[in-house]
Amino acid sequence: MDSKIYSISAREILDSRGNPTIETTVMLTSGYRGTASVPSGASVGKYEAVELRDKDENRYNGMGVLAAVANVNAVIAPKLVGSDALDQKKADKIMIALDGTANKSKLGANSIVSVSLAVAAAAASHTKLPLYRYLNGLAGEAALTKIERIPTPLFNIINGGKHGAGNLNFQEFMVIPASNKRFSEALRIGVELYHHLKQILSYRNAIHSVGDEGGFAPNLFTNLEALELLMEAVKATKYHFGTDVFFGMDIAASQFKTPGGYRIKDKPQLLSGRQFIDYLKELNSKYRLLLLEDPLEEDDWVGWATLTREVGKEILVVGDDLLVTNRERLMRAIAEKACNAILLKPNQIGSLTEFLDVVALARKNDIKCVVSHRSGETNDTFIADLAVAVAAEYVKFGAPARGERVAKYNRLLQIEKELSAQ
Ligand code: 2PG
Ligand code: MG
Repeated sequence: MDSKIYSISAREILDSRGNPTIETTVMLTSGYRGTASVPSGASVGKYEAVELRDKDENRYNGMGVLAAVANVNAVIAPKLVGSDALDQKKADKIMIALDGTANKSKLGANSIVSVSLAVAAAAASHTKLPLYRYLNGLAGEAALTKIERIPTPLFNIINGGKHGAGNLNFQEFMVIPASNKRFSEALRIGVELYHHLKQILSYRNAIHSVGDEGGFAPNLFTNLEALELLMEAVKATKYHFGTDVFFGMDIAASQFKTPGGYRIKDKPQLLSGRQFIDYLKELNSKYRLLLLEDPLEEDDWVGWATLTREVGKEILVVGDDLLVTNRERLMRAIAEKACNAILLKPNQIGSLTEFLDVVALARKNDIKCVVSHRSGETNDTFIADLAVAVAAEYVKFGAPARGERVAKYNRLLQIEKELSAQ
C-alpha cells in the first residue's frame, strides 16, 4: 500500500499578522506529499479548541508555537507513520485519542489540524484528484453529492472590532453579491465596490489604511456610518442594492459586551439584550441585511432564539463564537432554534473529520453553511477547496485585497474555470 504515511514534519512559520503558526508536511511512501498551515483568530470564541502557544515571553512575545511543532514531530508523527493517508477518519481518530481532552488542550488544535489537513492534501495528490474533488469524496453525507457551484463570497470591506483601528464596535461590514452571479462576476463586484469605497473614504478624509482582513479601517463616528459608506460605494457603481448586492455584518458581539450590556458608539447608553436586538432590527429596516453573524454574545442562547424567531425568515443569523464548529453546540442551537446558519472554521474544532461531521449535521437540519478563514492567515488555499467540496452556500475570506486573502479568491477562480471546462 503506497498511500502509507512515510513521514510527517512540522515547522514554525509566520501568519499574516507576523505571528508564528504551524506548517506541516505529510509525505507518503508513493512520494506524494501534502502541506498545510494553520490560521489564527483575534476574536476567538470562548469555546474554541485550544491553540497552543509557547507563552515564552523571550520569543515572539510569547506567541511561538515550538511546543505545538514538537507535538507534531515527536508525539503525533511516530503514531501516524505507517497508517493509510486515504483513511482520514482513522488518522484523525488516532490524534484525537492521543490528545485525550475535550478541547485539544494537550497537543493543541493547531498541531492536530495541521496534520489532519496535510494528510488530506497528501492523499489528494496521491489519488491525482484536485483537492476539492478528493475532499468532496471524503465529505460523504456532509456534501451535496455533486459539486455544482462556487460558494457566494462575503467581502468584508470595512474592518472594525478587534481587526480594525479600534473605533468601530462591529467587526465586519460585508458586501455580498447576489447568489445567482457566477463567482468571477461576484468577485469583480466585490473588487469594484472595494475600490469605490477607498475613493469615498479619501474624499471624506477618513483614513483608509486597512485592517487585518484587508478591509478598510476608517475613522468613523458610528457603526451606522459604516453602512452608510457601503451604500455610497454601491451607488457609485452600476450595481443595484437589493438585486445585485446586499449587506451583512459580523457583529462579534462577545468582544464588546460588558456585564452591564452592549456599549456601542451609536448610542449614549448601555443597551440591554432586548435593546440591542431592537437596534439591529432598526439597522435591518434601513439596510435590509442579508446576514448577521454573532449578533449577540456567545452564551445568550435565549437572546439568539428570540432574534432568530423575529428575523430568521429574512436574515441569515450565523453562529460563529456561538457554535465554534462544535457538534454539541450546534445540536443545542438546532434544538433551541438559536440560529439558521453556521460559520465553519477547521481550526475551531481541530480536525477535518470533526469539521465534516459538523457540516453533515448542519445540512441535515437545513442550517446554511459559511466556510471561513481566520483574521490571521497564511497563503494556504486549502479552505477554498474545502468550501467547494462541501458545497457551502457562502465563503468568508475577507476583503478582495492582500495576498493571504486573494490567494483564496484566486483559487476559487481556478476551480470555477475547471468546473466550467467539464
Ligand atoms: C470571525 C473571524 C474571521 P477571527 O470572527 O468571523 O473573520 O475572525 O479569525 O479573528 O476569529
Ligand atoms: Mg465571526
